[in-house]
Amino acid sequence: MINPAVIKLIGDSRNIAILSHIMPDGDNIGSSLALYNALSKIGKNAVFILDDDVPEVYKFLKGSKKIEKPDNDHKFDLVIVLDCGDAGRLGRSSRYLEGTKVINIDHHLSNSNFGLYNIVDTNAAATGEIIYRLINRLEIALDKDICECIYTGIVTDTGQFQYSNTTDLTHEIAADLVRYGAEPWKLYRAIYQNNSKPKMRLIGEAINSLEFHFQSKIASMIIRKEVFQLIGAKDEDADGIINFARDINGVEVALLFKEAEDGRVKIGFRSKDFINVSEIAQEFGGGGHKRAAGATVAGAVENIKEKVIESVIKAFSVV
Ligand SMILES: [Mn+2]
Repeated sequence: MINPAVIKLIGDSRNIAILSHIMPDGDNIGSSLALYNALSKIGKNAVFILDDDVPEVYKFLKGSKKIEKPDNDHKFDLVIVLDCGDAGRLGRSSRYLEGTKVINIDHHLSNSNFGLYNIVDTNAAATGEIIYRLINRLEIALDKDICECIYTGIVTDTGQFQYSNTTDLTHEIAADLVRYGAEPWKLYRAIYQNNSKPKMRLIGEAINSLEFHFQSKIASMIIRKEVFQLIGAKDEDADGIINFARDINGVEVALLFKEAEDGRVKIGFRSKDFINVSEIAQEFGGGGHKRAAGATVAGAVENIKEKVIESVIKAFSVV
């Protein structure tokens, strides 16, 4: 699965940039920090560059304070992009792709294979799983810090091991991470028992906005810009809220429409059993996985919502 040329290229490189997508989540932060910690450990001059703020909840991970913003013109021997379906999701970090070798490591179905080497394993539950294999192939010893980062990526991208992407291998890798120092209870405590008050208010507002469509097989929620301001919530506080719509009896597709500061609308897509929401998200310029995807669209939220629901209903008719 991992091309030997990739192992050689990493071995031969000294200045290595690790890049990942904006609107960060547990998997891209966790897998990037795992690789950053591992490469630093073997003496590489590694830097994790991210064009976004690290969500509060992941700041306990080792290396999170060393993350840099894409503010300088450094040249790197090698750029490794993690958990990122296309270069457009890198924000300003995409500037570092020019004129250097790029390794693209990801598990998104919609990945555009933009690297010189592309390690895209859509069967991997998380990019963290691929990074676990890569670190082993590089013969870098797992330690507590690395294991905590990878475990965080896996636990968040699998919805705490509940989604269909969870395999026997996922559990085997998790077992190994525990063996080498990750303490699940501490990680769950840090990630899931740490909600901010504004986040809880935001959940209330989102649930209040719930609407059902197409014989209640589709559930949608809207969070308006003013609500964020009123509550004092940050963008990251909306993470996971869409699951409340998905987890309703009879609902196959959940949609969350979030008005962003820049006037655009961020659409979250989730499905439960059979609708491929990655395909629907791609119609709107986004992408993702079969059961979880996203897109960002310009326009009025009411119009966008109507079009998206139309597309989802169409998807029901072809399955
Ligand atoms: Mn991921």
